[in-house]
Amino acid sequence: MRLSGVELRRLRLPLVAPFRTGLGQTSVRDALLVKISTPDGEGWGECTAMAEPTYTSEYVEGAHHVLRHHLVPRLLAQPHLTAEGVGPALAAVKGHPMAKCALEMAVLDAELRATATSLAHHLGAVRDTVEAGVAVGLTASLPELLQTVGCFLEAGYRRVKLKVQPGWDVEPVRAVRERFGDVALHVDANGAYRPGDTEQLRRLDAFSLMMIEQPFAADELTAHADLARQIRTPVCLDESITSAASAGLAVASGAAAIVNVKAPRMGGYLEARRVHDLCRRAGVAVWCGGMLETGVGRAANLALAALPGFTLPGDLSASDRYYRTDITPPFVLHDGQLRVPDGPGLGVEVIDEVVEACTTSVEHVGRD
Ligand code: OSB
Ligand code: MG
Repeated sequence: MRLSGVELRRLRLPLVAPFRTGLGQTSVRDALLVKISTPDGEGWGECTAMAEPTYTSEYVEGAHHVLRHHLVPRLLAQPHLTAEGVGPALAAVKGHPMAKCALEMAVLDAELRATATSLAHHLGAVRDTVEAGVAVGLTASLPELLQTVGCFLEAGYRRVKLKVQPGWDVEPVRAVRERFGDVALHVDANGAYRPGDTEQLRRLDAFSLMMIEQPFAADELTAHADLARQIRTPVCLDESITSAASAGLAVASGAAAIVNVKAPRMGGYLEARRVHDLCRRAGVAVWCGGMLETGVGRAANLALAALPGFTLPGDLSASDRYYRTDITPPFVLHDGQLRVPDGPGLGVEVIDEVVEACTTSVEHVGRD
C-alpha cells in the first residue's frame, strides 16, 4: 500500500487514580495517537511514550517531533509499504522505538483490516482470553497500599505487581503477603537499585515473589546476571530488552530468567514477536508489559499476549483501571480474564466523539 496521509493526534486522558513510581507521577495521560490513511482504508496506532524521559529516553514531545519530521516523511516516501517493511524503512533513524512502534501498529491495522484478519491471528495467537494482572504504584502509606491491592483483588485480578524502590520494598511486600496470603506477587524497581544493593534485594527472597523486575539500570546486564546467582527470586528484565538481539544477550548471559515483552520498547509488534520466539526457544517465560495504554494500544497488547510463550499474566488490566472513559469500547474483566480482540486489524473501533472530546492537538502530514 501507499500512504496518502498521517494524522498525529494528542489526547488528554485523566487517569482514575495517579500512578506513582520512582520515575515520577502520572495523573493525566498525554496520549499520542497516529492515524494513517491509505487507498485501502485507515489504521490506528498508539505511541506510548510518557510525558517525561524517565522510563527510557523517549518522551511524548520528542516522539511527536521525530514522527513529524523524521519518521512519517520516510513512510510517506515508500511506494509499496507493508507492515514488515516499516522497520526497514525507518531503520536509518536511530532509536525512538515507541514512535516507530506507533507507525508499524497503524500499518498493521490498515493492512489486516483490508484482508479481514485479526492482529492476534496474524501474530500467531493460541488463546482467546488472557489472564489480567495489575501494576500498583507507590503509595503514601502501607494502609493505602493494602486498600488499593484489596480493591484490585476484589475486582478479580489474580496477579499483582508492586512498584518498589530503596526504602519501599521489604515492608510493603511483607504487608501484602501477610494480608492477602499467597496471591501471585511480583515487584518492579524500574532500575532504582545499585549493584551493591544485593543484601537488601536478597531479603525479598523470604516472600516467594514470582520475580523482581529490572532492579538495576538498563545497561547493567552483568550486574543482573551476578544478582541472579545470589538470590532465589527470578530476575526479569524490562528496560534492558530493546530488541531480539539484546534479549538473546540477556538470556545467554543469565541476566534474565523472565522477560517483560513490551512492543513499544522494541520498535514494534513484529520485533516483539521475534523476542517471544527467541525466549520460547530458550525456555524463558515472557509476559506482556504495559504503558498505561488507551484501548488502541491495549488491543495490540492483548493480541501479543495471546501468543504461546506468554505463560505469565501481564500488566494488562481492564480499561476502568486506567480511564473512566476509554477511546474504544472498554475492555472489561471476566473472571480475571480479558478477551483478545478477534475483529479485523487491532479489532477495536475508536469512538470518534470521545477522541474529539479529549483531543488537544491534531496535525495532518501529507505527501507533497
Ligand atoms: O515499568 O512496566 C513499567 C508504566 C509506564 C512506564 C513503565 C512501566 C509502567 C507500568 C504500567 O508498570 C503498567 C500498566 O500499564 O498497567
Ligand atoms: Mg517495568
